[in-house]
Amino acid sequence: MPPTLPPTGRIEAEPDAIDVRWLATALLLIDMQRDFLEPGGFGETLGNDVSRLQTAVAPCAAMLAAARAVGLTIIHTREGHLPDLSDAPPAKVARGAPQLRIGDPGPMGRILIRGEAGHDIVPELYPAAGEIVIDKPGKGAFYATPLGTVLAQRGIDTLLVGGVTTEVCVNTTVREANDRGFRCIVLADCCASYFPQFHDAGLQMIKAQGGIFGWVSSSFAALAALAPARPTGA
Ligand code: TIU
Repeated sequence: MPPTLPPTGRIEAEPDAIDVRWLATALLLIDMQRDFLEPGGFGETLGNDVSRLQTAVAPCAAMLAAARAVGLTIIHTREGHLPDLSDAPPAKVARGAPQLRIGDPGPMGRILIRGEAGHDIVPELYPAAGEIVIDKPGKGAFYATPLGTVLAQRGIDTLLVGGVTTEVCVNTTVREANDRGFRCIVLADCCASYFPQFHDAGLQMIKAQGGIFGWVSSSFAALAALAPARPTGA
């Protein structure tokens, strides 16, 4: 981060505006993978209309560009499993009646398996060199991953959160983070769900009761707060 940057900013959010120290803040983009956003992946095998998740891509891209411009810590996560499925609970693999199960061959490779095309992040949000990528076997990004250690090493206390889906991996991760003492600011337009009503309810659950799990804001508010910190022309 350039030394001329103001060390702090204020992000308009619900239930209240929140002050952040940029050096202690990370952008966390959750599971923006082809398996969830593109036809032929895990999301579609579960019977979902994957086009519903597209709304989150442009706002996430805007946040990514701004975070890169000011040198904010950037973390991407990917849900998926080892090729031998040794980290996939049978209860997860067997769940529901999908057209294809985790590990089955699909049009983007084996469903939700690390290293396959479908497991990768969508091209618009592809991680740049030096950005942290956390592979996770569960819905929460802390379970069975080094995320907690990575955040502690960097002195991060606040997460700007986007990704998919709002009520599944975003909510699970926010709850995990909240219990670990992190402040989560969920950027509503950077998140999406296959179910609009679950997107809305998932956000309401976070900000209710005085922000029981965190704050809800938007890419616009976060970008406005970052603006004074952005180098000219960025
Ligand atoms: N199915 C669904 O809504 N989500 C997931 O399975 N994983 C994530 O949210 N990443």
